Amino acid sequence: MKLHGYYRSSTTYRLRIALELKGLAYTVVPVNLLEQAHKALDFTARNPFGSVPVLEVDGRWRAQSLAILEWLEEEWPQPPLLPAGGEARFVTRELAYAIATELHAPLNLPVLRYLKEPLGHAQDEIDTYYRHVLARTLTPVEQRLERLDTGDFLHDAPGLFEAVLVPQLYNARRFAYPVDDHPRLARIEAACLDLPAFRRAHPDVQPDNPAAPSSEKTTP
Ligand SMILES: N[C@@H](CCC(=O)N[C@@H](CS)C(=O)NCC(=O)O)C(=O)O
Repeated sequence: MKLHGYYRSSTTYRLRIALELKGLAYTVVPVNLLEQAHKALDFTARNPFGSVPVLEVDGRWRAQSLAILEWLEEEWPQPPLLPAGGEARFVTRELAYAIATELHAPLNLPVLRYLKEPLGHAQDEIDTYYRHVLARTLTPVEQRLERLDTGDFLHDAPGLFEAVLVPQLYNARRFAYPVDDHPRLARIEAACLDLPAFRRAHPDVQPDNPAAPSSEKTTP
């Protein structure tokens, strides 16, 4: 398997977590978003969405991280990303999709760039927008976790929800969002970041991260 992606892309990070949790071997193929490598003709010819991640398996390119996560679960059911039981599976999807659909899209790089240019918003206004959007969804997710009385994970082991949550909180922290105001979310994040699978998936250790120990420092 080849994972075409960018170290700081939260959707790529989701897939790294899932692949690591399932113990599937993959090679990282860096796509430098800052250099617009995802808009190059040889990339868009194979992925018309012009975004990362892409999971390449046996020459077939698959895009759209949520669809890929569900596909991985169907093809490699063990260990599972979804818990047993209809209600628990529903809750996992409910909360994972809330984060993936309500947070990722309005906070994606092209949206933030557009707010700056041509709309002309100052960086502090964009940061305020960013934190506002996060609070609007993380607050009800936290309330759901309170009612479910969660511990280290949504269910017994990390899976789809944690694979979506942890990258979004990584981005939230980059924008100085007070994640710790949501203690249940912060607890799940801390428990995940302690696990080897999540440590291997972390942006800090990816080969295309210019600050990573093993990086060839090819990115700006
Ligand atoms: N719905 C897509 C979104 C993919 C996406 O927007 N990826 C971002 C990185 S996290 C990207 O490629 N952004 C660059 C751009 O859209 O120009 C998915 O879940 O895979």
